[in-house]
Amino acid sequence: MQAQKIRYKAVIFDLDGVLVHTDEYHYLAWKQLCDLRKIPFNRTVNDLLRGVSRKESLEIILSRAHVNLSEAEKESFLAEKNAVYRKFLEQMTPEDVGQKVRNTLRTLRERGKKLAVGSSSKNTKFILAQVGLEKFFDAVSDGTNITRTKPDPEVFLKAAQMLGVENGCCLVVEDAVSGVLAAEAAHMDCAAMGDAARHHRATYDIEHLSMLKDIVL
Ligand code: B16
Ligand code: MG
Repeated sequence: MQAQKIRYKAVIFDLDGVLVHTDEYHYLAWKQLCDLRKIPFNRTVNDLLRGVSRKESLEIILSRAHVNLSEAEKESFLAEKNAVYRKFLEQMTPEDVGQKVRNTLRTLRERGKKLAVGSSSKNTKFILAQVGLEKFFDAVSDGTNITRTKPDPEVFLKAAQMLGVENGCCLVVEDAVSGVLAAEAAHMDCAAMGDAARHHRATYDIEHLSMLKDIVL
């Protein structure tokens, strides 16, 4: 997509895989639980889960493996997965966020930009507290305030609303294809990194968050 000359007023950051490396913990937790149940799961399947809610992630895993579970079995699978994932999160500290990430957030704030998190995770606030990033954000829109998961634009539309910024003046930063599509549906530009950057649907491809300093002026 062609980059437009927009003076962004706000940046909405995805969490897992963008601000923190919790995407790896999601993978390890799903892998552990799938191995226990002898359900095939690998990194290719894991990439399909980026930005997708916990419940829908399980549906994707089961349908790829052609496995049927009862509602009760699904509920206990989801609870166990979250418990394993939370064990990883409990060990996180401010050291888990690089200095370059903090410097970028600080620079954007100094430039007068509003910053928000737009994540499908219900663990967002816990993670932000663990790594000491809360103070950088004016708003948090996450899995606890949405009814539809990415690629639906709801999480980003709510973030823009919380910030009081028009959708067209927000830039989304994403690592998931589902998130890039959600930004597009919200009529917001998107900077893609990691897995999402390989799909060439975003306004910008960035290798590191610090590249935002040249985009958000
Ligand atoms: P939780 P994001 C998403 O976060 C993850 O990418 C996705 O893998 C996960 O299933 C989803 O959050 C729900 O997370 O189980 O913590 O509620 O990338 O939108 O920040
Ligand atoms: Mg993500």
